[in-house]
Amino acid sequence: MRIIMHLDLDAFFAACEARERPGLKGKPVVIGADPRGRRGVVSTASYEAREYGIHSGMPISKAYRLCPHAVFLPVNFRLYWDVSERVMRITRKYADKFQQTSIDEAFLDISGCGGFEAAGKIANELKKEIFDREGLTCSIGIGPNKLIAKTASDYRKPDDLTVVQPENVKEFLFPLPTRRLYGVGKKTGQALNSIGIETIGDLAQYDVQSLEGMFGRWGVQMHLMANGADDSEVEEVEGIQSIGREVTFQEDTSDIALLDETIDAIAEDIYGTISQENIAFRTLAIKVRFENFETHTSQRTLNRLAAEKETIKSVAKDLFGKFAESKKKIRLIGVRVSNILFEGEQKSLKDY
Ligand code: TTP
Ligand code: MG
Repeated sequence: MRIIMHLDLDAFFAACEARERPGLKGKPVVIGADPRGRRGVVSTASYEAREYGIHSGMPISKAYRLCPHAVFLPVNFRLYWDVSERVMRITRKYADKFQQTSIDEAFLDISGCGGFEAAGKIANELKKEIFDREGLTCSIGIGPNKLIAKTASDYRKPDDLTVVQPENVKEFLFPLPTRRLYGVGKKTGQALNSIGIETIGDLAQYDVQSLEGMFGRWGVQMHLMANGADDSEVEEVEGIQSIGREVTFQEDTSDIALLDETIDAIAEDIYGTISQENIAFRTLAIKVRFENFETHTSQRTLNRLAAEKETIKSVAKDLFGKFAESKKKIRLIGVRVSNILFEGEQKSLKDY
């Protein structure tokens, strides 16, 4: 039997800032502001700022209207990357197998620990070590597979631990709203509501063929997930593969200026990291998810190694060009560089 842990740091970018400047602790903090004005979108907000209704993906201008006295800070990706690396170094010691899936999330396979009770103890030790050494809180979920572990870490954020034993999977999942299921966003949630599906339990008990008729393969996948099924492995990735960042807009958008600013901001972040780490890349990919969840990627491999900010911006915008024509609104935009080389030799960092 598998025992899987999922760790997700709380309000990560905001928590990193508060760690550098203790005066920010307990205050509403919004990350993502353009230092020159109030353009762009919110990357994240402290839990105090979330009380005002501020969330990732919301235009900064709206966040400002909701809470003018919040502290607005630009994204300092270098700092977050550094902190992330330190936290992940602590975390991987606790795992038989370790897979970092984003700047602030990781899966740990801890099947060898003996049981779910022991797993809970390990999670508390890990939370304590991260807090004592790095001053950050996180939420941890433990379950018999990655899907349950991830849903559990999100169950009662922040600073929580939720353990779901195999015999309690359905009891845990079924009462939750469908939006809590991995990959189900606002649009899918609304479509499900329109056929009377409110909870994960409703979805699990719904006729799978009808779901397939409505959503295609994704309908079948959702039905399996709603029943708690997932047999994917925690995959160790050796060395850094790529560096990227994605932004999900709180409201789907076709505002070209906002999309342009967002690509610029992501490019600046990636540049900040690669310049600090002395990394050059050859391949750049852009990812676009439309309002109907249709997701496209487009990539280009350059005929030379590149490391300049302007190259990241111009290639990303060029690749984005063909999606900009679409009549559909955009939900998510991401940029990733891969095929990378460290100055000198290949260092071993983790995948982002
Ligand atoms: P999340 O883990 O989704 O968010 P979070 O850590 O800020 O808050 P939570 O306590 O709910 O986990 O994302 C991690 C970081 O990634 C987040 O701090 C900022 C960044 N991010 C963006 O830049 N844009 C986005 O749309 C999202 C969702 C996150
Ligand atoms: Mg987080």
